[in-house]
Amino acid sequence: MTAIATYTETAPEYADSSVIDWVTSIAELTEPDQIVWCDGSPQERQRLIDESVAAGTLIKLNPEKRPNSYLARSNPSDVARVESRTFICSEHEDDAGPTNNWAPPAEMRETLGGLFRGVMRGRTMYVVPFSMGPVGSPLARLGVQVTDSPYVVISTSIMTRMGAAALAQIGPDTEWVPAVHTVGAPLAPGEVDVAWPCSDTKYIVHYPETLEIWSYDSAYGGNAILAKKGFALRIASKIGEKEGWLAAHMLLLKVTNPAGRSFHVAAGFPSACGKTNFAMLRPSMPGWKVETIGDDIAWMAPGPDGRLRAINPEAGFFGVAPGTGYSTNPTAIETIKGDTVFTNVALTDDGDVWWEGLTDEAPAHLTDWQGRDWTPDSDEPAAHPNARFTVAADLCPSIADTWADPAGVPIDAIIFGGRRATNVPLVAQARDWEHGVYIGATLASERTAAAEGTLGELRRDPFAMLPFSGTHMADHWQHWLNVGEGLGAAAPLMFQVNWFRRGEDGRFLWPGFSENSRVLAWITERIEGRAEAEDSLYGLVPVEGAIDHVAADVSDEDWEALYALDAEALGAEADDTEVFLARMGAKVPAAVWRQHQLFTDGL
Ligand code: SAT
Ligand code: MN
Repeated sequence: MTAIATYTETAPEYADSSVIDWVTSIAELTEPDQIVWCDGSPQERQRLIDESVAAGTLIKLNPEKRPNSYLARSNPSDVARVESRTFICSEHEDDAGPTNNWAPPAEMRETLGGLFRGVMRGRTMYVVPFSMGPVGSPLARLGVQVTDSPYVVISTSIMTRMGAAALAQIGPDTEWVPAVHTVGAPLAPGEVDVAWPCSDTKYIVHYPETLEIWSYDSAYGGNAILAKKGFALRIASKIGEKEGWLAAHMLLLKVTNPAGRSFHVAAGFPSACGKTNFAMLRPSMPGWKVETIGDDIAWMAPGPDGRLRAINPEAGFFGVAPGTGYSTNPTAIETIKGDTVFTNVALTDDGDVWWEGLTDEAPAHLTDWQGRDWTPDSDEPAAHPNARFTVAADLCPSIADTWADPAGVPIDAIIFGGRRATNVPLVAQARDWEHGVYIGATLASERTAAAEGTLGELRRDPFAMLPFSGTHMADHWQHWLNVGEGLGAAAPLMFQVNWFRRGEDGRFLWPGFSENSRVLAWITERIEGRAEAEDSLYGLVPVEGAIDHVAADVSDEDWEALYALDAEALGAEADDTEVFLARMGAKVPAAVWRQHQLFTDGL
């Protein structure tokens, strides 16, 4: 065992004693060979990268094709978030609610205490301080993660403001979130490491009262970059509830109309439903401009001017690669032309990356995400469906110059959406904030590859937060109602969109992608009070002619089908919603039930 003195003597002199004491206690538990305090410098990142290349964790891509870029291949069992192994350990089960796995904190601490004892033997423990949001912003929050995975340090250095500047923000009275991560694979003396070490039982554990996160056995982004889903959504939803702000699984964008007026929009879609594509939209409509602020998480707080102001707490994009190509998201393709870490994509014979959807035609030969030979005749995809790119946000050509404004941007509209083959129209405006909360609360989507489970099956994903709420889901809804009430007339308008509706023949009825700008334009015209709408079951929908569907190459029949209401299917959906709301229990706000009644009355 390493002497405790060597744990502390490497700490930078500006490290607060609260951080040093905590790091020491975790080191005593996990017994790493050494501790490295990360400063976030480019030299440090390069050193970690070089070590990871030597260890086989990263493969250097051909610098002529993809400069400063690397490929990681995970263990085939470690490719996505594991919701079944993600826990919210609040003191009372009722504070975690029916959508979360709960375990008594004392019991979980005992389990993890056993698993973490000596778990970093033979490894280096990295101390990774980070700021979520621009360093020093009143909306930013601080955290410190320790991890024995250099891959996780590299990822965190892209996804957050990581290093010395963040650590220097922590003083004796600063609230900060401690996060402990291990791959769960101690090394015996002389034991040779594998490229992607892990164990066999994952734990991603949150203690909302003490704001702690503990993660064991997975190095996959959503399970291991604890600043992201663990802190910026699960723990932050708890902090936000106490402090009166919203942690949302939402992209942020700025849209400017041909007259030069700008609007800011937050949009919540479940994982892998196109948030990155929407955030980087290239409008098909001349004169319109969309700029990116964030692609996954928004923190939104009532500002000094009474309006809801939002920051992107992250500093990078952890985007789904498959399906991302020049035809679907050219901006993302330009963003990742260099300085990118790819995970579980395929490798081309000339040292570049490839995935399904990058180009129309697959190369004749590839090495697949598991390192096996692959040809277009192979039965399995070359890239894992949840393969990812990790890249700094400021490399994005569409990034807004206000994306890191410490004051945040004022939000004009909030959009909810999912993948829905049926029922939900292309776009509808909520009648008011309460109706918007009902739309968010009852949001549903077909299952995607970002989580384990069967693809295609419909699941409720309230506020796109099903796997990300650190609180009882119904408390989350009440909190949104409260924040809306506080905002009053200054509250953003709310909308629901569905790019994924299909015709009876299974075809998508709406082309999506750049044509979604037409929907966005209508939303801004609603904000300006210019576009006309008519009431329908789902809320206010565009009147005939308000959106130029013909210019989007959508026939009149398809346009009508995008808004068609099928009584039987809607009745079944209302019944399903009722079962879902009942499952959320006695805490469901009366306002949500009232809105449900209005929906069923309208059938
Ligand atoms: O896998 S992550 O949680 O990091 C991304 C996502 O599912 O939204
Ligand atoms: Mn996400």
